[in-house]
Amino acid sequence: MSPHAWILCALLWLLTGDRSQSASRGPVPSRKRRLAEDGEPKKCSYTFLVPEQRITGPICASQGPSLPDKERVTQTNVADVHEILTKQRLEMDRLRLIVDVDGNMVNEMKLLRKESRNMNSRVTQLYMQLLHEIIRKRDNSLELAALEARVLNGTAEVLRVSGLYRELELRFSTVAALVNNQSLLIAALEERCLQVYGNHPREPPPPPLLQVVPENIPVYVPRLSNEIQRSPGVPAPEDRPTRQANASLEGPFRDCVQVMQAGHTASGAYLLTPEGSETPVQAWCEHDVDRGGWTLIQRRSDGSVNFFRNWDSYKKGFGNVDGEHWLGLENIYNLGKQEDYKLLVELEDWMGKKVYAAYSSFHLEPESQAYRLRLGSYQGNAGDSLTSNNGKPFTTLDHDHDAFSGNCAHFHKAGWWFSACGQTNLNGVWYSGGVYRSRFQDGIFWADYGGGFYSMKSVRMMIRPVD
Ligand SMILES: [Ca+2]
Repeated sequence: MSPHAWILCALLWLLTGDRSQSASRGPVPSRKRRLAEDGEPKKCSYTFLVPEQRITGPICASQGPSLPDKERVTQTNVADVHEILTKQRLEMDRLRLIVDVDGNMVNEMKLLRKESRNMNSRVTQLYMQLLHEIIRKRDNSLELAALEARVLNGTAEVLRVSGLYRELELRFSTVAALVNNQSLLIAALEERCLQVYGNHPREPPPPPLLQVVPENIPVYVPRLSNEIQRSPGVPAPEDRPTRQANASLEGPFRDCVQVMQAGHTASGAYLLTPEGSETPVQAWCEHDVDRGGWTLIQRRSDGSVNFFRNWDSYKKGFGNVDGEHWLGLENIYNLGKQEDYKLLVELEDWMGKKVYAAYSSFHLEPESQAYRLRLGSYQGNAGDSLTSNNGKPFTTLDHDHDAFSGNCAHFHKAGWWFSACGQTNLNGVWYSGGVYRSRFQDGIFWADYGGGFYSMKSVRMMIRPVD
């Protein structure tokens, strides 16, 4: 039972007790009547204030005819009630406070719940994002793995192809060596046949064939042919018109460096008049190689010019200055004696690869010395095949100055600074396709690049004053 109920019961008990006492004693005379009966006014001994809603008006207790003590409302009872009331008020205040605090807590709880819902929503959203990210990364890893697999496959393929390439190179070297040996064998057999069956006068023995098959032999599918090939559409040397030189009223220029210094920086044909030369000579000035100023003394490019010529022809020069040509020993001699020149030999194989051999100095001795070749030190990536010809006089079919018992010009079908007969001949027969088959090594060969049976696709020999 609540404290309020207890208070209410106590008050009802007090009131009902008072009334029952009054009822047992009969009607209670009113105060006025009692005043009239007693003759003098009597004062209330005690005045009680009780809650309005329960008791109205003062409660009077007469000292007159006394009620039994136990039935009277004593001061102690009132004090007890008052104390109970006070306690009840305090309790109510405390409860109100608790209720207020509880209300605040409820609001906070609501806020917390709302916040919790928001947090849950946010966590769900983040979780979804994380899930999405994980899926995306997994897809990326799959793509990366696929890419890696493709790279690995590509690498394996490259390795396989490079293995095949090496194998082909080995096979080619084997075939080239075989061709070389076969040529030697054929030559020996031919000679023996002539000795046994032939009544023909014995020919001079050919020079020894070069056995050189260097490691850096140009890779090419060999085409065995003895025919001298010419590019389609290239007219015969006799029919080919000679291009007019870039004739200039300036000059005379003694070499292509002077041409370049005079402002003619385009490569082309120019008229040069070297010191000691009686007439101008047409020469090709190459300005697109190594700072320019190079004077070409020889060019091979398509087999359009026959280089198997006599002394006089080699002395004066022949061919077309913008194509295959030989500048002439006398002109080369005149150029080389002007000052210190250097030589550049440019070789191109049938794969289109260009290599070069440079010599630090170059000049020829006069005709009385058969235009003996004088070379400086080698530098380049073609290999040094020309030093074997250094110090050697020039030989043609009709002027044999070589060290061989026969005439190297006869076997190599060219005029050159043969020794016996040397590691190179750039005036030989122009064979199409590189590797050629012939009784003699008569192609345009450079033994240190391709061997004796590999004919170059194009060759240029050019000189320029030393810097
Ligand atoms: Ca000789």
